[in-house]
Amino acid sequence: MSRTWTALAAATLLAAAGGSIVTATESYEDPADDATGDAPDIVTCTISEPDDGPVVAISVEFASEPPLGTDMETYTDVVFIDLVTDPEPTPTPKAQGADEDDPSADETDYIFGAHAVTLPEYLESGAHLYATEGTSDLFWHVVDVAADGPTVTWTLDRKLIGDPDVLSWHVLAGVEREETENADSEDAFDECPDDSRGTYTLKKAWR
Ligand SMILES: [Ca+2]
Ligand SMILES: [Ca+2]
Repeated sequence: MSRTWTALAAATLLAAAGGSIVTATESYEDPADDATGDAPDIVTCTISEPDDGPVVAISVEFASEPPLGTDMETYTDVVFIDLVTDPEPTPTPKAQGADEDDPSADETDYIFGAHAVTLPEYLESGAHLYATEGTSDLFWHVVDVAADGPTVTWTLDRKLIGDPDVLSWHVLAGVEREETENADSEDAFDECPDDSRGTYTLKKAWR
C-alpha cells in the first residue's frame, strides 16, 4: 500500500466518521454591481459548519463597508436568508413571481436575517428565527450575528431547525424604507445565488 493511498484512505474514513478533514463549506461568488437600485451589493455568500458545535453559519460578503447601513429617517438595509430543511432532490429556482402552483417548488421553512447590523443593538441581541411553516414559531435572538469588515455572518444551532441532513438556502438583500415600512424588493435588491438556490449537505455528525 502506497503512502499516498494510505493517506487518502485515512482521509476518507475520517470524512465518513464526520472528522475534521471534511471540507464543510459551499460558496457562491456574486457579480459586483448587479444589485438593483440602492440595495447592498453582495459579492460572496457562503454556508459552512464551524468546528465549535452543531451549528451552521451563513456569511455574506458585501462590496463595501458598512455592509448594511441606515440613516434611521429614510431607509434601513436588510437581509433575509431563507432555509428549506427538506428540499426536493433537485430544487427549482424560487425566483420572484415563481408559479405558486409548481409542485416542485420548495416551501421556505425558516427565515432569519438582519436590519442594519451596524447598529450595536442588533449585534448584541442577535437575529430572530421565524418558522414559516407548521408551528410558525418565532425564536427571539437565537441567531448570532457578527460583522467583520464588509462581511456579516449569521450562526445558528442546527437543532433549532430540526437538525436537517440537507439545507436549501438563499440570500436576499434589500432596502426597507420608512415611508412604506416594508422591504422594497421591487426596485432595490441583490440575490445570492442568482436565479437558483444553494443546496448544502451537512457533513458533520453531531447526533
Ligand atoms: Ca452582487
Ligand atoms: Ca446577485
